[in-house]
Amino acid sequence: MAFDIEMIKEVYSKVVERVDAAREITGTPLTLAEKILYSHLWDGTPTKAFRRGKDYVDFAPDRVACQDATAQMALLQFMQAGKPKVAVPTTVHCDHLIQAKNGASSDLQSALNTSNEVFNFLESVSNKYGIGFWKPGAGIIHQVVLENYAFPGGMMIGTDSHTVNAGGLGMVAIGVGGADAVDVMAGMAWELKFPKLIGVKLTGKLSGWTAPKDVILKVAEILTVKGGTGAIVEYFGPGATAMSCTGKGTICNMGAEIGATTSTFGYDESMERYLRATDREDVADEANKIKEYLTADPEVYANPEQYFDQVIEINLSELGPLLNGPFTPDLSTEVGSDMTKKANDNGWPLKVEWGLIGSCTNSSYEDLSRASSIAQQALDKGLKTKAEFGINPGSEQVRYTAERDGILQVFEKLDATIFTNACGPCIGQWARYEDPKNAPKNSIVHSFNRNFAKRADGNPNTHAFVASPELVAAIAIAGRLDFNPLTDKLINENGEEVMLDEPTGWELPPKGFEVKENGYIEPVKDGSNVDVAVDPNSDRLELLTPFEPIGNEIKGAKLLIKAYGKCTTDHISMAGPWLRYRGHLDNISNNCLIGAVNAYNKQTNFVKSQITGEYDAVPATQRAYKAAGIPTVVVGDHNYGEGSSREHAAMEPRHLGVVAVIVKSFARIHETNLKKQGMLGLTFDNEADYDLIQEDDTFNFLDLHEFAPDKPLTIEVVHADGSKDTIKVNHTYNANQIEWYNEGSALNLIKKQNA
Ligand code: MIC
Ligand code: SF4
Repeated sequence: MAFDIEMIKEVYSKVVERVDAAREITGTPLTLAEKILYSHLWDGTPTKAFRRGKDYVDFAPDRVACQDATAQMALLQFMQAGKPKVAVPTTVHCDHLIQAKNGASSDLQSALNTSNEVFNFLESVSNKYGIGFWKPGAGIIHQVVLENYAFPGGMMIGTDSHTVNAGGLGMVAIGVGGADAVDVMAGMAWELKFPKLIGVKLTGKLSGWTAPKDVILKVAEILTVKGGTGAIVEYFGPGATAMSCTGKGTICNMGAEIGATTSTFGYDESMERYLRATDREDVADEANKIKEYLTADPEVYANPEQYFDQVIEINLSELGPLLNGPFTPDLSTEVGSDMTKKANDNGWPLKVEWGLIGSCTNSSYEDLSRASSIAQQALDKGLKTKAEFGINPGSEQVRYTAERDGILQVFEKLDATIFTNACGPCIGQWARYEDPKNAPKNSIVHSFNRNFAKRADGNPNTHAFVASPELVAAIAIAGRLDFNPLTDKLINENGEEVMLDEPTGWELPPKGFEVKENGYIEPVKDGSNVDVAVDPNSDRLELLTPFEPIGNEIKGAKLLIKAYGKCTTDHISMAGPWLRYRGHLDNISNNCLIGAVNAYNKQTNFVKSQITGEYDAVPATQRAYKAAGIPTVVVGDHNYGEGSSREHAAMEPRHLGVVAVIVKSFARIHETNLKKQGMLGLTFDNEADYDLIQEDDTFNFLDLHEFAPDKPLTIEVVHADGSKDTIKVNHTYNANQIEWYNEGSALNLIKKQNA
């Protein structure tokens, strides 16, 4: 298997020396995040201290992971880099392109029928370049990574924002765009601004209905969707060590929802147990030898305020089960009467139609076993389930083991649909409706991480609420959003009042994990003869044409759209049905910004063309500008590009001729993606300038020929009546990133350097 104990031994042999050197140089005890960062410097042993939130630093991650929907673009770019093999262990996982409709076996077969071309492409590129390949049905990337590749003290990047899940096993694991992955696969340094550090101290102990999921739902409420931007969140304290490793994974997973660069936990016995249970005795033994290097120095946890930029304390004994949503993952409500009130005030349907359990966030053995303990009670107590159940196991290993142990059968007795071990409903790959756009208003609960509008089923009227798997099970049985399992009674089929008992479960399978066919394909040793074919007539795959540099003369640029309110990557480049074009830049560009709300008419996909004065769809309008040779600008609000790592959200506007995106603030991965693709990602110096921008505006960049680090740019905004505003915009480009801009893209620069 592509798992390499020798690689881990080598990493550990450097950790000790490098961490000691870092402690010397910084002159202070170190957090775990700092230890991992300082032991993965591209330049080797640390020779200087870095300023958090300021210095760009070159890192050497140990691994790369890609999923099918982003790997296509990542590998199309890698193929251009001119390398015979990937430089670090890399895996590709097929999980996003599988629709959830009738259940695992028939759904998997239809995915193979419809996306075979893409799977074959990914498999042959993987084989050629020495990449481990996980077939469709093998599982969701982050669960498979946790089970097979994550290791305490390691550093990895992945082309998916929830790569951060591996923090549950004490890694610094970071979600990136495909172009970043190309750097590492091509054997180059990977650059990141040295993060700030947020410490979360967990006191008390989880019990009863409260689960690890509630910890992160609470943190999301405290920090909001942008509160973690530019920071690594480090969890510690007695509440942390008492929690399972997969529970830690859940918490780290949803760190993506607060914008955090990543989250992590110090190495402890729960991690050791998990490593041993997943057939990695050797990793546990190695980790035990350098234990104190795989967690923060004791001074840090004793006096966190002194070492972290921000500290949050949560007493787990006082935390109750939460439901976050709808439409944003940071809107928290306690179960019960608070929900009744909020739902009534806001018109959220109280009736719940579906309870979905699974996704990369919550599909461990522990999650399924705890949720099934609730489902079993419905059977035992004669309760009729009010909502439908859908289950997505996280990996074939979890599915096989849960089936062996009778866990899945409990759900099946409640008529649950067991979907493929894949993303499915979590990413709009849920064939719930014939016509989602005109589907009725309804509520669903799920144990996933994101709940943006249309995310699960394409229906803008689906109100999705995020909760722990056990609470999802209880609410699905009760069929009411405001059901409080701690206090509320249900009426069973005999007309009797019954209550649900607290969930119970197993952290790890008592009889051990088991799997027949895990779905892994090892690449051949020498891939030089492997042929990678891309059909020039394909509508799914298209070889890339390098971008032309935009240049330093931007005059007469028109406003394409001023986006109003939340503009996530789902708004910029929708998933669901559009996932089929992830390997074809021109085709997928037809979804460019179609979900963004136009600030002037509050409609989606309906913007004014300054060429014709007419209103039309965003892609069509932009294609007309491109044909006329007119550059354009996109304007947005706070946390623009929140959510996914998909670089399509940057490549599409770039491909269609947008030159700059000017916003109040960016989500980290999206900002980097814009830079990588050689375009301008800028922020208003004065946020109120957002309001100055009008529908018919023209933009002249006045000093772009002086584009330099730490130097704001000036833009003249000319309004339709001829009046002008001159505004200042900031940027975070360093000298190297300005080179990317000058060359047209980061990839163009790699090619030039390799030539
Ligand atoms: C998601 O959860 O939004 C995704 C789909 O996994 C994305 C990646 C993608 O868009 O392919 C992510 O989180 O990065
Ligand atoms: Fe898949 Fe959903 Fe996890 Fe993204 S968040 S990797 S779509 S399961």
